[in-house]
Amino acid sequence: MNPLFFSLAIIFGAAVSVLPVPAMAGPAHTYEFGAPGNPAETTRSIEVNLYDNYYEPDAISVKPGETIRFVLKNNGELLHEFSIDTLAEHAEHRREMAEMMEMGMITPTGIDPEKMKMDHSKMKMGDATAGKGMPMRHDDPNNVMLAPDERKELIWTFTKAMEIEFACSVPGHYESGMMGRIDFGK
Ligand SMILES: [Cu+2]
Repeated sequence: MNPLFFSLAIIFGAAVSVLPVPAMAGPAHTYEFGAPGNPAETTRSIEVNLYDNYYEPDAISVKPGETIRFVLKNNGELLHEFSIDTLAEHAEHRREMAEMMEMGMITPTGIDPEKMKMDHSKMKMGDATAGKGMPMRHDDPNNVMLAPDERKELIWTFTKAMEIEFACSVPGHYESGMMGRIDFGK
C-alpha cells in the first residue's frame, strides 16, 4: 500500500471512530426519495429492459406513495445495473464502480464472485470516508446488477418528489446514455 494513503487511512479511520455518524452504524442506508418496498404493498409493475447501453423505457413516471415492482431484464451482452438515486449519488457510485472494475471485482460482462468477497476496506473510496466494513453501494437496496440474460426485480416505495434518475454505473455506460428520468406525477 502506498504509505501516504496508509497514513491517511489511519487518520480517517480514527476520525470516523469518534464521530457519531448514524448512517455508518449499520448496513441500512436511507434515501430521501423513498425506501425499499414491501412486496405485499406493490401497486404497479414496470418492466425495464436493459440493453448495451440504454434502457427501454428511458423515462418513467411515478407518484409519491407508490410502491413499484421493477421487473428488470438484461438483454445485452454486457454487465448492467439498475440503480435509483440522486444525480450526486450516482456520480459517487460511478467513481466506486470504476474502482471496482480496476480491481477486477467486476468485468465488462459480469461480477467476479471471488474478488467481490475480498476485503472492501482495501478500496480507496469506501474507506476514506467510512472505514472498514462500509456497505458498498452495489449491495444497497436501491441497486441491482444484472449479468447478460439475468432477470431481477427491485421493489421501491417512492415517498418524495425530487430529482432522481435510474442509471447504470458500469464504467462508460452512463456517459453513453444509460440513464433514465423519473418524473413525479401529480
Ligand atoms: Cu450498463
